[in-house]
Amino acid sequence: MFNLVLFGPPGSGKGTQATNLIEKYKLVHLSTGDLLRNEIANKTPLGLEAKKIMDEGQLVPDEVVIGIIDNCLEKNALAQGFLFDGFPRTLNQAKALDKLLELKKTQIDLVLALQVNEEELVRRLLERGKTSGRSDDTSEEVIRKRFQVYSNDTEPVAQHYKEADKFKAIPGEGSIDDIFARLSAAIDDYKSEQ
Ligand code: B4P
Repeated sequence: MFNLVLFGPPGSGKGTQATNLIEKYKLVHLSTGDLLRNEIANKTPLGLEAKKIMDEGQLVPDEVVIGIIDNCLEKNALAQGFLFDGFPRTLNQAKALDKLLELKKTQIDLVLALQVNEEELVRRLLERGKTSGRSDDTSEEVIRKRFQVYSNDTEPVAQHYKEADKFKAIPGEGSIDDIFARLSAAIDDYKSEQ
């Protein structure tokens, strides 16, 4: 089994790169952002609660997203591996994920962190906001709020994986194909060392 975390600030290209990586490495894609937007589209009670929080650029409570991930792991018990996209986003989520995987006698193998400067991130998200219908992408104020939340709540997750020697930074600027090649090279290096 091979379990990968794709890490990085909002708009760093996690979702974009995940689409190609899951195909190449035959992984199940678990994007908490997509799963939450699915709940919103289906107007479930969870979705209605999550929408308000996401529209403000805040994080949905840990217990909600951990529950969603637990469910997905159960549903995909035969998977060859998972790509976690946008999860974990807090230290609590990272610790809960370690425990869930330990129960399944597996673990996170590698954390690849996309590095992109903030002005480029704002540009990408405002651009996506023109067509995506995502209300969290249309206001620069909400986008800046998401970066603040990222630096307060999500950056400590990087330290958690650095201490476990699983963390690798990947330059996230340039063409989508070039970034995909960098991510693939890091995964192939890791696999060849096992
Ligand atoms: P997410 O859905 O995870 O979204 P994201 O961080 O905005 O985007 P991502 O990094 O995937 O960027 P993308 O590839 O799309 O989160 C949304 C919200 O959900 C959060 O704010 C939070 O409220 C909630 N949430 C999700 N997970 C949670 C959790 N675990 N706990 C609590 N709350 C949670 O790329 C962005 C844009 O850039 C795209 O338009 C793309 O086309 C473009 N792009 C990508 N690569 C590019 C490149 N190389 N060059 C130019 N443009 C590029």
